[in-house]
Amino acid sequence: MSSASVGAEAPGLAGTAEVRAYGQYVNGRWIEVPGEGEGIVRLAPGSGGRVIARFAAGTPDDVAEAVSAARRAFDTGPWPRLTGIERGRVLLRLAALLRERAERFARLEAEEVGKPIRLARGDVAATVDIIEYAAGLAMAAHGDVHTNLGEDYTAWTVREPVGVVGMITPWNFPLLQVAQKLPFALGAGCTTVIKPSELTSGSTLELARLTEAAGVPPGVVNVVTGYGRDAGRPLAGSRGVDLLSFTGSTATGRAVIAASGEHATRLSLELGGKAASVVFADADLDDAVDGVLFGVLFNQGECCVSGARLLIEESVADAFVDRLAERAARVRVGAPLDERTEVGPLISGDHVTKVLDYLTDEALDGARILTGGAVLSDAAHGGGDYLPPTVVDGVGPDSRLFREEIFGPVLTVTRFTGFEQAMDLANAVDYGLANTVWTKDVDKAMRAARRLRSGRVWINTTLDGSPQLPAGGMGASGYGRELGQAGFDEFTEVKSVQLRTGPRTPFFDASPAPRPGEE
Ligand code: TXE
Repeated sequence: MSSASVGAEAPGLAGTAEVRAYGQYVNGRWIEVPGEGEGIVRLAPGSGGRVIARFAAGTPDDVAEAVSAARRAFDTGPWPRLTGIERGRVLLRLAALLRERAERFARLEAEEVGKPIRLARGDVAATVDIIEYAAGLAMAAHGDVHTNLGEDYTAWTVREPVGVVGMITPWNFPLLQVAQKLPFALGAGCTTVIKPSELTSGSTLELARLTEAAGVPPGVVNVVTGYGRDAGRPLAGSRGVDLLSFTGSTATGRAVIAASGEHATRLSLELGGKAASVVFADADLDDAVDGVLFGVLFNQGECCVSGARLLIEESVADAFVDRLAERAARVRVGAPLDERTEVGPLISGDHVTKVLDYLTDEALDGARILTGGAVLSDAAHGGGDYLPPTVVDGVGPDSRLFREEIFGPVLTVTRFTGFEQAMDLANAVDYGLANTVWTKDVDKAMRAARRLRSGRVWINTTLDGSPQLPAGGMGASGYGRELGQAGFDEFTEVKSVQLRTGPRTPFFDASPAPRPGEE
């Protein structure tokens, strides 16, 4: 079995029988590339156990070394001291390098995550857009001047880079998730230590290699791979980290909050979700069938903003759900690198077990599976990782299926009558990341946009987005925003400076103080 070090530009590196072996990227050097039988071994989802990559199993010492490199690069290095134009230019070079290698990144991402190659190409294209947008923000960043504080005062506010940023990312969109953080942090002048998911570290490491080629100085981008407890936990608890930006499950988010408490580290958290797709009877129902399915099946439902709960107006429910289930059964479930695949395998055997646990008779508690519900076992879908689109009807708001993040291609169906009940049901979960509304009534759409408690609302479209639009959560979905101006501002500290001109108005009485006994 051959092995390739990170950055090797061998054609067809991804999607071949080759095993990619990656070390850590610390202070501009590649270290600890694991040999055969060492490190974290990644098996391709849906492949029946084919090894595709080995990642270094980082330790708390690796994290400490990476954090000190980032600290030095921030405190004394050139990066935070460059002009915004200069940093923006480096980001534009990074975007160009990624665009040149788009297909390679897409294949790598499809292979490691199990996502359909068509979607992986979309992720890479979106990443290029985001990096270019962040370059623009870096170039345009500026402070404000206050000139109406009184004649003798001038004051200004500046946005300074927050410092060393720790980033912990999950496995569902490895490239996009780091793209929602890294270019903004770099644009603001921060230095970084990234801990990608142990399942899907490849694209982050290869992006780090591109940052080097784009001109980012050593120590500004560091990547430590490894498990959450050995590499993520120490990063969250590190004294040298000024801001920890985390995307992952709410449970792990709570662990990160606890770890970061030690040094009162600032946090930005994008956690789980349980988005609703609310379909009113007056919607374009053809659009809604396609949109609702897309909303839940995109990336096999392994998506924090996945529209996992269908709320359907009673008067059209039966016909709509029939159509939906029939269409879901025809979705093409297949291998990630097959161009026709619409839904790929789930990320791992452990995750399949977790998703199936929601489909037992006990968990269903009387709800009915209309289509799907069991892993495929035919010759084309080996390895037990393929769960077909699954529609579960008659799910009540107290059910675990309604309230918990399943993170698979599983759609629950709940009926409602009237606008108020629809909104109450949509808001009846702890999460608040996103929701979607399907209606042709503009008044209803606007009222829903106000009523829904989530960081994002889509109307007659779903899982859309643009680099300009901030994303983030409310409630158990976390806090802080990514993307947009707000996403850039996350990586800055606001400082206000106040200057007085002219003589000071004395605070203390100017007349000589009386001596003791003179009063
Ligand atoms: O997430 P984790 P996992 C949800 C989804 C999924 C579940 C578990 O429901 O089934 O999370 O997925 C690192 N201190 N989402 O296990 O554990 C870990 O190594 C610091 C929602 O992947 O949250 C990885 O890099 N870090 C989500 C990252 O945290 C720790 C996307 C995320 O892992 C750590 C993915 C610790 N104690 C899964 N433990 C979304 N909302 O986008 C682990 N990590």
